Amino acid sequence: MNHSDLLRAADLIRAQAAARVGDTFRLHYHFMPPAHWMNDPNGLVYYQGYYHVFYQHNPFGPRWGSMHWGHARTKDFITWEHLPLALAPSEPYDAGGCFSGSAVAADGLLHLFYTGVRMEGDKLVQVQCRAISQDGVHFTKDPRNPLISSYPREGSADFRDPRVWRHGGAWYMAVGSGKNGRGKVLLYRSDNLSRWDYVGVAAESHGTQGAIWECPDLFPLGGKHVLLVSPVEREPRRVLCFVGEMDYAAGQFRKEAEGELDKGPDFYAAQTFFGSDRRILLAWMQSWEGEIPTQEQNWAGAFTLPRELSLDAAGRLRVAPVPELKQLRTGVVFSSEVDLEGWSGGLAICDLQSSGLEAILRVDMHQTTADEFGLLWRTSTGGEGLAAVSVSRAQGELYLDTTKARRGHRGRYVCKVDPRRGELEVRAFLDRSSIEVFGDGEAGSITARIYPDDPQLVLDMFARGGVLKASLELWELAP
Ligand code: DQQ
Repeated sequence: MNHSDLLRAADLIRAQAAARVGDTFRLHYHFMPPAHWMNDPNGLVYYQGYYHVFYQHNPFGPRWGSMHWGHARTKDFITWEHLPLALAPSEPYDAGGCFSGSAVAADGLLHLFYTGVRMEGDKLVQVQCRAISQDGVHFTKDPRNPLISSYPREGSADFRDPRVWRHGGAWYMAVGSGKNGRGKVLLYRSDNLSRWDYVGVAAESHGTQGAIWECPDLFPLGGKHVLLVSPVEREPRRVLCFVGEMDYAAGQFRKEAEGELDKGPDFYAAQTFFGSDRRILLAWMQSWEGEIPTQEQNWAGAFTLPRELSLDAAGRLRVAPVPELKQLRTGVVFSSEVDLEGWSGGLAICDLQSSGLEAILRVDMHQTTADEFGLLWRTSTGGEGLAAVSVSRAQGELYLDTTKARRGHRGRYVCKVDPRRGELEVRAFLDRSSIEVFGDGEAGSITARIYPDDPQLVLDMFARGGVLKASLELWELAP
């Protein structure tokens, strides 16, 4: 079978499976595959009026395996159109799978760059490849593939996830790798997108930032450059973000500041859109570790909410959900001033089976004296605390606590907020099996999958050690 026959066969299997997907944990307003497994976002590109997304996809089952590229597009991040699969393993150099990569538009064509993998004995050989499309839907693999057939001396057999971009009249490619326990970004340069010259190591771990760096992304932002990498063998496994300068003459990224992009357990392989005038990011909302209850229902994995990145005046990375998401709001569930000391009792009931929820807590930090305050969602039947979102004024920290959840990751996840601000805003987005929390601190988000057996959640509010003065809005988000 040729490449397009393989794609058609896989599409058919996926279509049949979609009919059998259980809806218990299906998400209302997040992107997810019609059926079966997905992981990393790939090839995010703004092309001919659409945001195109591709993703690592196994069209044959709800577990990782046989990596294809799924494909969809949107104009507004609200309505998504699923498209035929874009890439399938079909050639000797990618017989083991089409791993992650990126996309660029050039000369009226859409170019996908991906890692072809194949087994040679017990070794997984990884090479960099391209596929091209005129209509942005059907892709043909480059007959010259692989374009980069082996890794340089500074790298290793872990050599994958090409990220391509344009700068100053040339094309650049960052490839993730690692050697001797240090994750690396290897840099290549090209004039024509097909012949690539190795430049050198653009960035590497200082020893405790992961042994392999996967899914690099490197882009200009607010007068600086930002480098994102997803590290292997680092605990916890979080996307790392570095702010600095890209020295193209030396082929090196000079780090000035570093941090974790999101502090939750279900956020990995983040990538931003090429060709858009805004820097919008998506990540895989799941993780390699832990149980995935949706597999029992024939699917796994989703994208996070799209998030817009910016640098503030002090050069710190800020992350916020894209403003388009306000269009999801269909009705106010609750809106009130809050003057609370102690425990509120059930403030509102939300039914995650029929819609999602956005909570916005705006805290008057001058008048609030409570040491810690927040929101707790519990299931109406068992009364268990499913997820708590809280703030410690003294620590200047925002928490997502899922330690009492019955399924999924259990933990207390922390990011920084600035308690000296006059007003502190915390936003939490709940979907049928996810929660994403945004503070207003540096890279202040926490993402986790949650799996309530009972979709009816009761919301409580609490303030310990003083008074909470705030306002709370709860919005129903349309499926
Ligand atoms: N997932 C892909 C790889 C990448 C990893 C395989 C990151 O290309 O390094 O599905 O999650």
